[in-house]
Amino acid sequence: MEARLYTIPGSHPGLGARLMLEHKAIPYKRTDLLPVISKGVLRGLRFESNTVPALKIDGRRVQGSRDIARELENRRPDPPLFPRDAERRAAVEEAERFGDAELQHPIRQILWWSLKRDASPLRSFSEGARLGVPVGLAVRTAAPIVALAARFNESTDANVKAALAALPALLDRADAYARDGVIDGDELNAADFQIAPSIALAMTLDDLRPHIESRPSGRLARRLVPDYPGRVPPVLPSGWLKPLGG
Ligand SMILES: N[C@@H](CCC(=O)N[C@@H](CS)C(=O)NCC(=O)O)C(=O)O
Repeated sequence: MEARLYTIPGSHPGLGARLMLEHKAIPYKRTDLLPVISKGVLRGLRFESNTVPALKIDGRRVQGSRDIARELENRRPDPPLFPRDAERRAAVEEAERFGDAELQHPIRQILWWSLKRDASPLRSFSEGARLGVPVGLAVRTAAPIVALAARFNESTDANVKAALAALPALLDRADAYARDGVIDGDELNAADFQIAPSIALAMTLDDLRPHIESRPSGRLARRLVPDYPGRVPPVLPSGWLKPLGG
C-alpha cells in the first residue's frame, strides 16, 4: 500500500488520521502544510475539498477524518476501528460523529483566537513538522496566515466566548463516553482517535488544561497523545473562563 497523509502541524483531526494509520500499521509518508496555504495546495493536488486530513492511498484521494477511518477499515480490517457488534458499532459511530461535528470546531476556534492574540506559541506546534521550509522562517512569516486562519474559522470574540461556555458540556459528554466504555476501552476505536486529539489539543492551552486533565476524557487524551506538540501560555480573558469554573 502506498499512502501519503497531508496535514497541518497541530491539526487535531490530522493527528487522529496519523494515529489510525499507525493503529492499522499502514506505512505512510507525511506532508505538513502551512494553514491557509494548505487550501490551495490541496486543490492543486486534485483533492475535492480544501481541508486536512487528506490522504492519498494507492492513488485514491480521501478527505475528512471520518471518511479516512472507513477507508482504512475497508483496506485493512484488522485491527478494527469499529466494533463488529452492531449495537456497539452504532455507539462508537455516534461518539465519532460527536467528536467530529461538535467537539472539534470550538477547540479550533479557541486555539486560533489565542494564536491571533500571541503568535509566539506557533513554533511549539511545528515541532517535528515536515513543512518543506525551515520552521523558523515559516513561524516568522506566519502573522498574516494566523489572521486569515482565525477569520476562516470565525474565531471572533463572541464565538470564542460561546465556545468556552459550551466546553464544559462537551467535556461532560466525552467523559460520559469514556465512563460508558464507548471510548477508552482495552481496544481503541475510531471514536477514540477522533475525540482524544481534540481534548489533547485543548490541553495545550494553559488556560484550559487544569479544567480538563483530571477528567476521564483528559486521561484518555494523555493515554493516546502523551506528547501533543504545542503549548499556549495563559491568554484568554478570565471572565470568559468562568463557565469552566475558574
Ligand atoms: N471535520 C473535518 C475538519 C477538517 C478541518 O477543518 N481541518 C482544518 C485543520 S484542523 C483545516 O484543514 N483547516 C484549513 C486551514 O487552516 O487553512 C475532519 O475531521 O476532517
